[in-house]
Amino acid sequence: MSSRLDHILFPSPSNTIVGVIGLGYVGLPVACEFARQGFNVIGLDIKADRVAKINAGINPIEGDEPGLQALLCEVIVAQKLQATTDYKELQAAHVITINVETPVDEFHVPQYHALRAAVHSLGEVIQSDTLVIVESTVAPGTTLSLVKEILEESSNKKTITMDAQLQDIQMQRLLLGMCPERVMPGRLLHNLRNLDRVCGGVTPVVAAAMSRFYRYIIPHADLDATDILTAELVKTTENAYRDVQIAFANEVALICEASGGNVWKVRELVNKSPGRHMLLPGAGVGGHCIPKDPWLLVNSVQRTKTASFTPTLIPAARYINEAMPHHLYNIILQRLSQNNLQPQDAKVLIMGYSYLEDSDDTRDTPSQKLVYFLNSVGAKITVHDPFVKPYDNDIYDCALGCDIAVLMVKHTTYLSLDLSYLFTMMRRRILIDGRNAFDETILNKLSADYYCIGVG
Ligand code: SAJ
Repeated sequence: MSSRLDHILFPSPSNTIVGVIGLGYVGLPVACEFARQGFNVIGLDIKADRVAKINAGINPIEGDEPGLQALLCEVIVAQKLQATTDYKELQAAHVITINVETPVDEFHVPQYHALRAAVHSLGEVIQSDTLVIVESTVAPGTTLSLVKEILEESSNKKTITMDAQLQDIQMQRLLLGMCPERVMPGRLLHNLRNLDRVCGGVTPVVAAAMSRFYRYIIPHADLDATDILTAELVKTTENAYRDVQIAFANEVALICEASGGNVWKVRELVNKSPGRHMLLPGAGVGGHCIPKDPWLLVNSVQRTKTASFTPTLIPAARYINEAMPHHLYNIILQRLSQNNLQPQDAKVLIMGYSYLEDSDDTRDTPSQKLVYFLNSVGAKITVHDPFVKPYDNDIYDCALGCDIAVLMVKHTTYLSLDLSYLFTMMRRRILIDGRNAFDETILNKLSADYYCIGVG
């Protein structure tokens, strides 16, 4: 067995050189964690400014990521991590992870430009007996089609398909794996170190080697060896599952509004029934994962020419969640009309612009959609968010002269708002509560015109 194969199948910090392609909020923590364990890590990113910051020990990831800045400094000073824009510097690496973005377009079609470019550039420099692990979330079937084909074509080497080929001393071979990430903004290092991972290998021996490799940075969680397709299906399914659960809660909220019920009371009592865990209805579903991954899962079927099955539940859930900001928009128009206000004469305060409570992450935020709708009818809009610049102004100043306040994100700071004072700043006392953040009895005492999602 070649020594390179040894360094892959039985990885160790002294023998195995690690490459990480894509030094974003997933790739950089991975690179730092392997470097912290003593591996020599070569991090590659196409953004020269990001590479320069990393080599200077400056964390380029926005937002509060506990421990990441200190860890980056530690591994740069120890010279265990070096960042580069030059793919040739990856040539020495034995194990290379790919952590590039894999967005979907407005038609929900995966956009693999970054993935194609990364795999092609890697293929041009890659040595035989190298393990390539896709960590990016892709539509099931993508690693063994798009990634494998581009890698083989650009490297003029073949990916093994059975363990016996590991003994072939003539073969110019590559090893392929898929290990989806489960990180979350604000908890990147915590999740990376503590959550179970699925290690999908092109063969069982490769999957086992991946488990040994990741064990260095994930000391206690489960590292479940499986095949590549299963790993891709698990990742996209776990997020599609969450999206469907949220959509169910949102549809029950809409039913309650229409029928005069209270979804929050219904949810509380439903969840007393064994095995029920109804999630929270809300103003919409944002972020970098949940809105995208269901479409990647659905795409895995659409891509196969012989597909005789068309998913319906998962797309329907997406449409329900996508429509929640528009539902709030209709409620706003309704309340303005009941107060004899034309939208173009109204001033609206949007409370919360990030996609998640107590976060500064605004990716795919439902608030952006609501702002777009209100702009389209000429409403004047003031946005407030304590975590998102430039909206982190004084909330009471933002409320000055507003006719209606709309809570889109349940930031903790909003729960202690002086609503009485807020209303004295406003022209009218209309409050739209998209996350059930406030107590209706208090709003009634303040003679507010109060709407809460899911309450008819
Ligand atoms: N949301 C609801 N109702 C809920 C839960 C969430 O409306 O009951 C909304 C949130 O407001 C947000 C969106 O959905 O706009 C997503 O929220 P999330 O709690 O799912 O947070 P994410 O997007 O950061 O999801 C990540 C995912 N992690 C990865 O993809 C690695 C997801 O798989 C995790 O389940 C989730 O974190 C988590 O549980 O923390």
